[in-house]
Amino acid sequence: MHQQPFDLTLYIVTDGKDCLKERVGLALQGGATCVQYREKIKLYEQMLEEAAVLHLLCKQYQVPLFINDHVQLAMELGAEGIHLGQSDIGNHNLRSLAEHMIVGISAETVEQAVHAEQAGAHYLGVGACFPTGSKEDASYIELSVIKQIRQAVSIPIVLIGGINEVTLPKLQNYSFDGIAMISAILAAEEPKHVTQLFKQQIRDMKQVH
Ligand code: TZP
Ligand code: MG
Repeated sequence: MHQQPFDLTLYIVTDGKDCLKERVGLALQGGATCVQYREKIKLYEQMLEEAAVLHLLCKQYQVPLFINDHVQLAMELGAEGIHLGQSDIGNHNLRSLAEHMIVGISAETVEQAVHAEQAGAHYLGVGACFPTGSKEDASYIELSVIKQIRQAVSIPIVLIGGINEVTLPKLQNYSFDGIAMISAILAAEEPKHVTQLFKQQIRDMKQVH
């Protein structure tokens, strides 16, 4: 494994809407520590163009860019990381992928978390923690699963799903390495300002554990 150390504290996931560069740029100004390009509809060339713009932007802030789902896109771009689902584990040689980039895998159960770690994942995305309007087919975890996963694996954990100023404090008693957000930051009126506030809050929460 040869990746640079990565900081998952405040992990922005893109929303497929307009003015992405501007909004992600503001989140980076506010201190976002990583960005995931997540796009479910666009054609490959469109994604490549959009992700390349974000990659340049992220490089200015020395923040890793993760690509959701599209291994080929991540490779072509030279992205720092890839984020995949459970069903992707069998379709890729994660170990060889993990030699080239940071590999994140989503997990909703302890079994899935252990499976992802054993397959070579560098970190886990765990959720959805709370009701979210950003993912139609989201399935929800019991928050107690966070503790079980924490005990079962040694790779870092990023919590995702419906995390905003109201729900973030509910994660106070849980140990995690980072928080991933779409709407709380990218749909905010002042993405830079809210990123600054969330980052401080998340840092404080991480210190307790
Ligand atoms: N995976 C699980 S929930 C979710 C994803 C991509 C959506 C998170 O979006 P939001 O707006 O932060 O709830
Ligand atoms: Mg996926």
